[in-house]
Amino acid sequence: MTGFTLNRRRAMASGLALLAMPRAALAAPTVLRAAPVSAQILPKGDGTTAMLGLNGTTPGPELRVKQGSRLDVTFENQIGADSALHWHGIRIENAMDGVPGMTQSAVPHGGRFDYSFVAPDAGTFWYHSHSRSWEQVEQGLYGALIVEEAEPPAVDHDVTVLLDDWRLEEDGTLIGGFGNRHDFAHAGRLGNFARALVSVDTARRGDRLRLRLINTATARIFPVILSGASGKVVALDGMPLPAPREIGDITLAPAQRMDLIVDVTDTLRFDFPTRGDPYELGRIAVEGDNPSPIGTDITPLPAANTPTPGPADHELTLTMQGGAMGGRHSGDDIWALNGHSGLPETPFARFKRGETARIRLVNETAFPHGMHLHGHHFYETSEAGLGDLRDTTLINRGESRDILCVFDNPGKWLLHCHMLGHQAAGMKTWVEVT
Ligand SMILES: [Cu+2]
Repeated sequence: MTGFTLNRRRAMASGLALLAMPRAALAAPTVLRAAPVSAQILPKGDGTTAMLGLNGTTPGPELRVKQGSRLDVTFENQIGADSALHWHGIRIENAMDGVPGMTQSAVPHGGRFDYSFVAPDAGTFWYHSHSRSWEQVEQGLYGALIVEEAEPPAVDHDVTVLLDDWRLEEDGTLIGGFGNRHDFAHAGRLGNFARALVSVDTARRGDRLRLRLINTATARIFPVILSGASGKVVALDGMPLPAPREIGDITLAPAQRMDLIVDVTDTLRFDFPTRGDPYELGRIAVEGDNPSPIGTDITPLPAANTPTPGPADHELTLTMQGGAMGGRHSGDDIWALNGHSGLPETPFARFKRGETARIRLVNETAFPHGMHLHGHHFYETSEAGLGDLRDTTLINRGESRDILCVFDNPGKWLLHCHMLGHQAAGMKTWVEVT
């Protein structure tokens, strides 16, 4: 696994001021204003980083809404370039999906766009720029979007943990070259400095926490070693698991999420494994003991109201091709899907609303890819049958996976790699549901 070259900062996470992660009350802000910001990404006392942010910070404010309620956000663009916001994982109405050129016009500098949508599923989501995303997400245009259950599980702290990396000079300057073709052809733009941005600093021994992990990196797959807590995984990509699961190995592809419910036993650490000592991404310090721990069994979150797949109406194959050390393909860019680079004129598939499709995702390349479908969740499948319900699935090099999806949301929806440089260099297509 790729390490980090700013290793002198290995011990950085303890005791440093976290990046500002302002939390919205249940009433989310009604305006998200994108503009340049200065961020303290390196430890306090080291240099600051010129980034893009929302309402003055990167990450932008955490939005919190109740399940089933409407989110109204006016996006104001002051970044000096076109932009738009995508609400990742929300089964949203198509016109609000935030994809310039497909669901809306790009919002020019000085312009605004009113997003208004209902959040149908309770869970952990996020929002990010979908305009030159490989550049704008890297520059900081993203934030958490939390949709709360009507009756959330009992915990002492509801904690958001954004996993990200940055490519920085020693003085904190964000290194440019976002469109670097060498990065695009390989694993994407990997940072040399990584952190878990944790929304609480301290907890008591015995506290029960809900941890909402979100990989907001543009390219890096995050394996995470969690220590100082015991508990269960309760949701993936915002969708509750039918039964809580042992934690085991934690791996998040870009854009993937994982919810855990854990009880604190010691200083809670998020580490990135390396060949040497683990690289500490972040921690929650322990201060005192909880005199009356919750201690009950960890039970499933309320099931989502998602459609159940029927027999497949369509059997399709989508083959990922290209990249460094990859085979030839007939596309005109670095990466291709079924021999085509970039968005084709006609969709990869057309579905009548409510049809079920089985799509075999075949990775013929030498790199892993995290494939994301907009507007829907789908089931990963295996020989054992239906697996996890996700919106982003990680397919390792040389592997393939069938997904099963009920296409019940009308509109034009992107299906693309969430290694954002791969998407920029051809690995994207779309489907249409009518
Ligand atoms: Cu990819």
